[in-house]
Amino acid sequence: MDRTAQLTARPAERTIAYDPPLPVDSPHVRAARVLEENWTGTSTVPSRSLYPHQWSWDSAFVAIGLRHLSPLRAQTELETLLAAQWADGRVPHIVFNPSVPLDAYFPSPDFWRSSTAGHTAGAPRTVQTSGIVQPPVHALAAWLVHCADPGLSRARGFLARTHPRLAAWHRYLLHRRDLGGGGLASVVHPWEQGMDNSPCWDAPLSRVTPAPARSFRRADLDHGAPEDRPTDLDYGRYVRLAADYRDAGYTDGKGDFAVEDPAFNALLIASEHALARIAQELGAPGTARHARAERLTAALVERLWDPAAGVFLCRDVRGGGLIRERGVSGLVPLLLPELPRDIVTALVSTLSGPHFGLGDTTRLVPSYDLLGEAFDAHRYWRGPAWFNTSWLLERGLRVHGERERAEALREALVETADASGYAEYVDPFTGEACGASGFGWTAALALDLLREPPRLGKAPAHGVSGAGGETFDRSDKGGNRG
Ligand code: 9WN
Repeated sequence: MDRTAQLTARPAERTIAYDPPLPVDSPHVRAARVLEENWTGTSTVPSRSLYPHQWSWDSAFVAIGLRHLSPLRAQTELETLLAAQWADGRVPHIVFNPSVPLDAYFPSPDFWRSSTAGHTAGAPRTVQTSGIVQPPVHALAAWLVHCADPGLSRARGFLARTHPRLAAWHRYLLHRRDLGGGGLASVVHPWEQGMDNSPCWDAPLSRVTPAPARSFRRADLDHGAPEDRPTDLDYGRYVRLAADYRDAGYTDGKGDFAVEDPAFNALLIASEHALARIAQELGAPGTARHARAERLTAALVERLWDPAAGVFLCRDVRGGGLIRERGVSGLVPLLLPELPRDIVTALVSTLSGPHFGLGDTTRLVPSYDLLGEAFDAHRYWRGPAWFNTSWLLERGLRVHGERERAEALREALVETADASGYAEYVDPFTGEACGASGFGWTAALALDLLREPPRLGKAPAHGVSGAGGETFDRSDKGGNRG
């Protein structure tokens, strides 16, 4: 069997269902329905309308929620993504579905030309992908997915097959992307960090000559509220950066944009710890990886922590120096258990103080400083609250013993996700739904935080049945959320 087939092989799914049936209008059922509707057979689209392909970090978050419904699907989600890994180790940010029309999303496969322009870097021949990456949440997701049903995972060799790919992915980031020379990974495009239009990118992006607006056709403006999306000028710069990278054969280290981002690196560190656990589960020592994660944490603090700002900042590797904007990315390192206590205290106070207002003026974490000049409650990554970042911070608060704050954030996340129709993002003050509805990671992460699992038993006739007639396996083993 070739590697791709091995990664996507699916034995019969063990099914457990709900007894008594869940009320049709329960949040569990509505969230499960979103995941069901977005499931393509091998992976989950973030949104049927706006994002009709597989996205890298979306899939990791989706797998974290999907593990409660079907550990097998959660494994498959990650396996499908990893099957599109490049030989140099990079995991592409989009894996294109060949049955979706080219004009449904821009930039489409004919822009990235992965199998030709990415040939030297080892792009796969059988599947079309983008050539950039997204935050490395995957090892963390793989470990959590394994924990949801270790028996199934071992029977399928899930960790044994994914571990080499995850290790190669981290090697790529640590060796090819240490563009600042200080041990941290750099992103070479705002899309790589995942918070595309954050004001943190304004300064480094301003040096990029935009591609002319007439040279491309955006598909995103056909959905949702165009006035909340990035401007044509922003898009011109995104296109220029991606095209230059492509035209250089996706070789690293040459481009005009290189930024060390706190969330990207914190997720790499969390995933290094997860890889250590995966190695231990496979019978290998994890000590070296834990030690590396600790060294990376020290580098993160040394290079990106700003005590005066009370948050981690981005470092502009090309322009030299810290970017003085407070984004939610700068709070995400709270996720790391080994963070020095004084930094934890400062982060919690910034999170709940006037810049982010959590528990005061906001119930979910805004994507950008409420007091920042560029703040806009509805504009893409320039103020609204996203569910994945709040999920990460809920986890961070819990890790550091901030139980009450974590609980309030958990409740807000679950309630707002459901009330907003599982929106892509929301107004941080009012919770008003913005962007796409029926968004994959919103549903998945709300499911993860719905602590009281329904009793297991017979399947209800509604909502949670699989497309092929199978019923979701809700193997919440209780207390394996981390
Ligand atoms: C570009 C899919 C992705 C998310 C990103 C989010 C948005 C894409 C876009 O959607 O980015 O990758 O077209 O704006 O910013 O975090 O992964 O949900």
